[in-house]
Amino acid sequence: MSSDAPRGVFITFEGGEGAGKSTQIARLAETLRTVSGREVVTTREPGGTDRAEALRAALLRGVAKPYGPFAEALMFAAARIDHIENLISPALSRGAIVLCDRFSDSTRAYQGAAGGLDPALIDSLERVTLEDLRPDLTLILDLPPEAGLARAQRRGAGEPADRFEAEGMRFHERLRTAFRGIAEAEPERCRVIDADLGPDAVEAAIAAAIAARWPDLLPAAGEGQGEVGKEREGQGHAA
Ligand code: Z5A
Repeated sequence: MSSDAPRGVFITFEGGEGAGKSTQIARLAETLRTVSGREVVTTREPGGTDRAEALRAALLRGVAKPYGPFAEALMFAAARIDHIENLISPALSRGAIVLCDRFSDSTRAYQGAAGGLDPALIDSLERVTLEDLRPDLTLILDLPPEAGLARAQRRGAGEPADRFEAEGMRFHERLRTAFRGIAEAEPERCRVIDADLGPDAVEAAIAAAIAARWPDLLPAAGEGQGEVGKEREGQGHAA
């Protein structure tokens, strides 16, 4: 990072199926670009780079499932290493704000708590995969799994469920408990956002969390977000 570049900011979004992460990342990116003028990079896991996107396609088809949760976690880790090296770290070094749809907490929740993988193994894998990188803030979008799955089904009407959508309700309940547990264990890093509300209310809660942490990036509501609010009027939102 050059000495006068602002420090990059790494924000991850986590939660169960259909929690609204993609919707909220798009909104927050637009707001941050307009209000802060900073470079904002949006990305996702698994994926974000060509090689990691190729692994994503295999993972969501269920290619790793027969090998068990450890093999699956290794494949997510391989995708993450490429993503960090080739997209996240360079962007943070330029001083960008990086908004990432899922990151290492998803491995903890999906392969760990819901998949049954030993937490000590996940800790070890996380250490070698992330090295010193940790999110500055993790927003956990929380809602009952039935509500999230219903949203995801409405969106993907007619398409077959992917590897994780096809899991039963108990799996999705364990995920919710796991994400809440992560937030409780790391209150400095994590904020739980009530995602069982309309998109505008969720957006406002996320903006408040960002403003509380970085008032220089996003002033609190009513202090200078008028332009973004005006742009949004009458646009409507897919929900
Ligand atoms: N996975 C893993 O197992 N281990 C790992 O380490 C990692 C991932 C990194 C990636 O799939 C899968 O990989 C994921 C975990 C696993 N599990 N699954 N499935 P993905 O990226 O395809 O799926 P996802 O991350 O769960 O995203 P999603 O289903 O696309 O949901 P979303 O991004 O959170 O929601 P959305 O697309 O913004 O919204 C869903 C629909 O609801 C859409 O029609 C919206 O218009 C609507 N919506 C959004 N917000 C609202 C509100 N507030 N009210 C009403 N309707 C809304």
